[in-house]
Amino acid sequence: KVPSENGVWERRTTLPAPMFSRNDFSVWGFLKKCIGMELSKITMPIVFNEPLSFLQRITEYMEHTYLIHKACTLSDSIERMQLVAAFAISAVASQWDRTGKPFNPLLGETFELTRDEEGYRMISEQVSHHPPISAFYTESLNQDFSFHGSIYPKLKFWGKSVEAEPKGTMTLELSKHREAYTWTNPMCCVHNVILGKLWIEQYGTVEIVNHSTGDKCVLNFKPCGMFGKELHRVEGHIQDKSKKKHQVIYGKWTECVYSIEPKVYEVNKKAEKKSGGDSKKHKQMYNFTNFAMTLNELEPGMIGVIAPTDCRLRPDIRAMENGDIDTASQEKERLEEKQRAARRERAKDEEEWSARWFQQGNNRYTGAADWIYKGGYFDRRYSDLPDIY
Ligand code: CLR
Repeated sequence: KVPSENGVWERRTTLPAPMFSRNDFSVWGFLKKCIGMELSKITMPIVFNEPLSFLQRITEYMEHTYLIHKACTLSDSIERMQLVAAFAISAVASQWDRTGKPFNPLLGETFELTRDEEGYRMISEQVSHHPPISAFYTESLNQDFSFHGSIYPKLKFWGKSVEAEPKGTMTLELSKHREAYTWTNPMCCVHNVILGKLWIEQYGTVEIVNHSTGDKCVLNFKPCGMFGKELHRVEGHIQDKSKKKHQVIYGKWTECVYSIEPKVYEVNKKAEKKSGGDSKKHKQMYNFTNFAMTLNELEPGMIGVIAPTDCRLRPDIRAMENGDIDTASQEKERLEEKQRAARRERAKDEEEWSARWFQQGNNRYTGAADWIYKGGYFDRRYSDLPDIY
């Protein structure tokens, strides 16, 4: 946060340095040697990174938390579902044009985001390295909701594109309404890794289930299609437990979505709205949203409060965001080597790694494999944390 003229401190709205030009590098130049390999095992040149850890990138699910707060205030369950659907769609909206690769979190790395103004706090941890699994837990400060889950991104390299399947269940609990909603995120595909401009597509069916009422919201993220007509389009509906359709939902995950009654939808099919273009600033800042821009900021008073494993303390990401790509690249190598050395030490002592803030379990509502928050992070007793930087 930067003190402004009247002495009040505000969160930053830009990064310290603009991004590096990727024009002199071709992704394909590196990837052609790697066909058939698992993407997590490939060391990509750092110019293809963005200065955030994957833990910070998934924290962007929280950018539109006001939608959950709004949902808590509504007495009608179909209306609540509309807001939850808007939250689930908006949670992946910041992916638009974000073709930079976040840093792989080190095992044991954490990220805390406390946002008093938005009324929530979140903690995430890298709980497994191979396969990479990130677990997160968010609670509202007024105990209205909790939002938690684990993400196990399965990446496939198809030659022309990289496909990411964000395996893992999202669970949202609204305490006042005694409700739990679960869903999984759509697939994500990065196109043109061989030639041309990288761009991101999200597609697949997302089913949000309200486990208390049996209401369901079925959303179809459409693949772009032959002529790009369906690009970024989302369509779906909300039904109750007797399968009666209550609302039609349509729009684009990059722009806006509408929810209207099925009758009305039939009459004025697909009113389309176009919204403004990209600003130059965002282009130069890895296409970060304003929210993303604030995630790696070391706010005054944070040092000594956030855990020593917090992403903000990673020297490689810090160097990259400051525009020092050589240091970033050296530090990244050092950290990865340190992680490998720690792993060898554990193997020698036949010691198993165990996550600090989460434990393996099953989702209460769906039974799917999940990572459950053990609690206690915000007591801030960090004594037995690993030294990963
Ligand atoms: C998309 C939203 C999902 C969770 C998720 C999982 C994997 C992420 C993906 C998101 C966004 C795109 C992503 C991907 C892993 C690798 C890929 C960051 C956050 C990047 C863009 C790949 C870059 C590699 C090219 C330079 C070749 O809910």
